[in-house]
Amino acid sequence: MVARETASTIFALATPASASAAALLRIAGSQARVLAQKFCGSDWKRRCVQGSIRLPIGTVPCIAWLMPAPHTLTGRDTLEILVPGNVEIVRDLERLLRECGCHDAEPGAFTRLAVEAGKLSLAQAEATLALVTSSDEVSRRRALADLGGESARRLTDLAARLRTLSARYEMSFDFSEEEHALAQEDRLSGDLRALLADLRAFVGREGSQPRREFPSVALFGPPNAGKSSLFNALVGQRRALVSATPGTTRDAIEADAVFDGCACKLLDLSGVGAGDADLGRYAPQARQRALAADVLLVLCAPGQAADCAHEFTALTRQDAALRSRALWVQTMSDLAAQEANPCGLPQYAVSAASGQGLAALREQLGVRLGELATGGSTSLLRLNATAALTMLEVAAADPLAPTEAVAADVRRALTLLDQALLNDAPGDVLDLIFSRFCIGK
Ligand SMILES: Nc1nc2c(ncn2[C@@H]2O[C@H](COP(=O)(O)OP(=O)(O)O)[C@@H](O)[C@H]2O)c(=O)[nH]1
Ligand SMILES: [Mg+2]
Repeated sequence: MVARETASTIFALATPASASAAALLRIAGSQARVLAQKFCGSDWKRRCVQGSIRLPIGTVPCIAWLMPAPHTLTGRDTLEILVPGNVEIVRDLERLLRECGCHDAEPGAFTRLAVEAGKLSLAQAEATLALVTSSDEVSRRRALADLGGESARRLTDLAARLRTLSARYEMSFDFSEEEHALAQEDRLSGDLRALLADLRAFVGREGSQPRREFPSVALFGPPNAGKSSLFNALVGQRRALVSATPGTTRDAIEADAVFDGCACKLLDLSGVGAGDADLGRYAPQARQRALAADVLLVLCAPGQAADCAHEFTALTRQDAALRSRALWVQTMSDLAAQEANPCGLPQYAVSAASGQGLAALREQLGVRLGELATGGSTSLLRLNATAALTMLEVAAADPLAPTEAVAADVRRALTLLDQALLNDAPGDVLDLIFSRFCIGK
C-alpha cells in the first residue's frame, strides 16, 4: 500500500473533517505541479499564491503553497491548498483530486515518506504522533524532546557508553590472573550500575504506556450537593444545569478541563441516595461511573455528611482501592463552617458561589492528574530503551551470574539501542508504528 504511494501522488485532508473556517488539503508527488498550474496558473516556484478552483459546487477561492522537491518534508513536490472549510467543498475537491490521478493517503503516509526520504528520524516521526495525541504536560514535554532530537542524543550517549562497557567485558575474558580478574569484574559491574541509573532516568516511570483517553474526574454525591455548580466553576463556563430541584442532572454531563497542564474529562454525575427526585433511576449509572473514575470527588453540602459517607462506603465495598483515588469536598463553604468528614479522606472546602477554596482544589487535581500522567509513548526509542533496561537490570541483579552471561546481555542490550537509533526497525514494526497515525499526517 505504501509502495504504491511512493510511485504516485497522495493527498489527504490535514484539518478535521467538519465545518470550520478553512480546510487544508495536502498533496505530495509529481501531480502537485500539474495541479498548481491548473488551480493557480502558477509556475512552479516555492511560494504562496491565491487562486480559485472550479468544482461542481461552484468556483471556490483558494490559497496554495507550492513547495518544490527536494526541500520539502516528504522530499517530493508538495502542494498545500487552503479552501473554505465546508464539507461539500472538501468532498468535491477530493473527488477532483482522484480524477486527476491522486490517491487517498494511508494514515501516517506523509510522515512515512519523510522518514523514507531521510528528512525525519523514526524517533522524530513517532514524536510527531505523540505530540498530536498527548493529553498531559509530561507527555507533551517528552514528545517535544523526542521531536527536537534531544532524546535521540541522550540515548546515543548512553549507547556509546554501553559500547565501551561491552568492549571492556569482552576484553576481561583475557585476564588470567585471578586477583586481577576480580578487581576488573568489580569495576565493570560498578560501571554497569552507574549506566543503569542513567538509562532508568531516560526511560522514566516504569511501564509507561500512553493513555487511550483523558483521565476522568467524577463529581459524586447526593442531590443538591452542589455538583453541577462546582462542575461549572471548574470548567469555567455554564455547562451543567444548576437547580434547587433535586435530580436536575439526569445523565452525566462531561466537559474537558485542564488542571496545571493536565487534561481530563470532568463528569457531573446525577445524584445518589436519599432525596433523589428520580427515585434512584439514574443512581446505579452514577455509581458505576464513580467507580471507574481516575479521581473521585465526593461532594458533601452542609448536613449531608451521613448520606455521603454511606454512599462512599458502599462504593469502597466494591473497590477498596477507590479510597486512594477519592477526595472529600465540602461544598457551599460560604454557608457553613467546615466539618470533619466521617471517611477520613483528604478534605477540601469550596464554595462555587464565592470561589473560596477552588484554587486549592484545582491545585490538588493538577497533582493527582500529574501522578496519573505516564508521559507514555510507545516510540521505538523508548520501547527498546525499556527492553534494554530490563535486560541489564536482570543481569546486574544476579551476583552469581558468570561474566560471560552478563557480557552477552550487555551485547544484546546494545543491539536494541542501536536498532532504535539507526531507524533499523523491521518492516512490520514500521507498519505498526505508522498505522497509529491519523490520515493527513
Ligand atoms: N450558597 C451557595 N449555594 C450553592 C453553592 N453551590 C450550589 N449552590 C446551590 O445549591 C443548589 C444545588 O446546586 P446544584 O449545583 O444544582 O447541585 P447538584 O444537584 O449536586 O448538581 C442550587 O440552588 C445552587 O444554587 C455554593 O457554593 N454556595
Ligand atoms: Mg446537578
